[in-house]
Amino acid sequence: MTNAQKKFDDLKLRLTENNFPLVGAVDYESIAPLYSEHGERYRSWIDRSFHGDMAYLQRGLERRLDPKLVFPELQSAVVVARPYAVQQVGDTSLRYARYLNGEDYHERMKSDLEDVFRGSDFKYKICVDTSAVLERTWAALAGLGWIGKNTLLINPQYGSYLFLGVVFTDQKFEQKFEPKKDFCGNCERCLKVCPTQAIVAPHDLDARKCISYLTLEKRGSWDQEYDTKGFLAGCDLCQEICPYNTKPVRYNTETGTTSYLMFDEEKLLAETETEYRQRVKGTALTRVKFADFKRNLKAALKRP
Ligand code: B12
Repeated sequence: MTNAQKKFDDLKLRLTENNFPLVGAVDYESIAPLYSEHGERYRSWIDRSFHGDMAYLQRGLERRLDPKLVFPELQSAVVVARPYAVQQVGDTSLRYARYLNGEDYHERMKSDLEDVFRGSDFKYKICVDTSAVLERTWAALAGLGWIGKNTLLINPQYGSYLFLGVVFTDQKFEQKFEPKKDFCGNCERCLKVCPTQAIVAPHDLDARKCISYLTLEKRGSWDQEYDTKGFLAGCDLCQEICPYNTKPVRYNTETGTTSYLMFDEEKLLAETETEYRQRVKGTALTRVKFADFKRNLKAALKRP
């Protein structure tokens, strides 16, 4: 085993111990042509305006096409995934996407990664969600799973209820390039289950129609009425239906429902802005402004 491989094995062990059961690494140089293919998909997605009002996705186009603009010393990416609780959050009349149950993953993942990488004898940059980084592309190229028709990264054992993190480094870890085979086969359940037909073709999502986008990202009124199937924030329908999520490897993620996620219809309707702000303070829901939460509530309850 070379020193580089040994270094990665040590890193992987520490990451696994820090609650990242899926870890991979990929040298950029060796996959650059494949990476460009992903980049071109991204460009075409933006060209078709599928990002809607998420202007930051357009602003970050060049950085996504050329990851060296994000981290000039880039030699390889270490990619991690952390499963979150698979239990449904609420019932079908009023519910939240599963990833909202628990603490905000952005800060937790970043600080857990920082704990492992701090003190390294090499340069690195930690990216969780908010950097101009094609996280699913990196995860797939690092062998963590394949990109499903619902556009989510699916791991054959853990399914897709996963948070991803990418760490750019100036090291080569000399890992074998071993992408996972795509096991979606002929299945198109995710396309069929989506009530807004947001997955316009396999692997192609028009975010403007996606309930997750409408309830979390879109500000103000919607261009038309949508059946959001009771989701107050986020949406999991295209994951719930996926056969790889019915029996994922058990992981220590089962939890009760976090108290900031409220379901009582009357209380929700009566909630004031001050109460709402107090309820969601410090959580991932702060992203959803009060007026937009009320919009989501009315849509979920099918009230004018
Ligand atoms: C913008 C965004 C959204 C948007 C747009 C979603 C979308 N599908 O693009 C909205 C608000 C709708 C959204 C929703 C959700 N999101 Co989101 N989102 C992002 C974000 C910030 C950027 C994604 C992006 O670049 N989209 C643009 C499209 C074109 O890129 P893409 O779908 O990733 O596809 C790329 C590759 O996958 C590849 N590709 C895709 N298919 C194929 C097929 C082939 C053959 C090839 C070669 C390549 C390829 O090409 C594309 C360009 O590189 C990422 C974090 C990040 N920085 O990457 C999180 C992220 C993708 N989201 C995440 C999550 C958890 C969700 C939700 C499940 C949350 C929820 N429950 O409501 C939903 C899922 C909806 C869905 N079906 O995608 C996780 C996904 C984890 C996973 N297992 O994949 C991420 C990675 C955040 C994280 N750090 O964990 N999200």
